[in-house]
Amino acid sequence: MAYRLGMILAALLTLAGCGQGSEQRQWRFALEEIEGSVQHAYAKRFKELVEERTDGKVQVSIYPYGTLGTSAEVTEQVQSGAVQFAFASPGHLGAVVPEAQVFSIHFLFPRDEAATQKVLSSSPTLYGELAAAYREKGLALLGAVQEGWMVWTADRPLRTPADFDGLKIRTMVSPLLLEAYRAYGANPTPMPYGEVYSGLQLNMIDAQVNPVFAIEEMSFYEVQEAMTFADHLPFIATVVSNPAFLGGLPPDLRHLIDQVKAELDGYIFGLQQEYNAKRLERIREQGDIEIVHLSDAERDVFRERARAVRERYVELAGPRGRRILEGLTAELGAD
Ligand code: 6CS
Repeated sequence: MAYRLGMILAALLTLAGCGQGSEQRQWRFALEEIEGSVQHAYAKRFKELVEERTDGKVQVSIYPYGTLGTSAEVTEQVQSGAVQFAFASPGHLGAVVPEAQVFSIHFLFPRDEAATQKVLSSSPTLYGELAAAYREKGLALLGAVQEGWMVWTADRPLRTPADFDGLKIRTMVSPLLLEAYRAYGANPTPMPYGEVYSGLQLNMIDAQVNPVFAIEEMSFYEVQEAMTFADHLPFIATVVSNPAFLGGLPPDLRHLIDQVKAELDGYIFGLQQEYNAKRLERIREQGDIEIVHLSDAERDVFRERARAVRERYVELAGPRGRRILEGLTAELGAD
């Protein structure tokens, strides 16, 4: 028995690239999205760059959504060290790291995606105070990636809070997201990503919210009547790793990860814009879904309703959360 356990442990250490004197390393990168997604494009480029620059000494295996479990399960695998890298959307991770819900605050981020990108790449607040909150939960915060504006899909256009009245809108599981949609009068219903299509099809939910590329690749548009663009929130996912794994790496590999992350920031920013634009075209061509963009006056009504939710964020995330919100607000030049 002890022998078998020893064999398993040795195999796992070698797989993670921690074996004494082992030349070959195997890193696992788990996604919350399927093949063809923004996260998949990011991980594929990460794999290419890492394998190329280590002359193949490090091999990266990519695990798309569904192969290792839900977002919550993937996060646990990073915490335990079974997986070395993963995407962790604050919409899910906020249930574990309340401070991460700053990424779920509506109308905080400017409409200029490039301005947000600059802050996400090098924010002292995010890589200082927020990273400390991640660390306390056994996660290393490596990066934050924009994946496009969140778009509401429903059985009707959602132009006013009255349109949200009692609407069963599926959200990710972070408590602040529920607060955000309750503020509009909706009846938010959290559920895992993989259950959204059938939830809509079986009328267990009436609506959902996601960036365009996801609405297309997950076929949500097939079972919805309207898409409403309010530009209320960009979808931002964080890239996480295991602190002990990172701490145990030789300096050259640790440096390589930072270098690759910096290069990927620019790469994925352009690519997500392309993905979202192309797939909106595909949705237009394939379906008869109504596409609505809110006017500034219509947005202002939602912005007003959303304001009080910032206080809820501070209640949920505490004094550090307040500092993160204030720091990020200043860095974004937001009000
Ligand atoms: O809605 C969700 O749960 C998911 N949406 C996207 C676009 N990425 C990951 C996340 O889990």
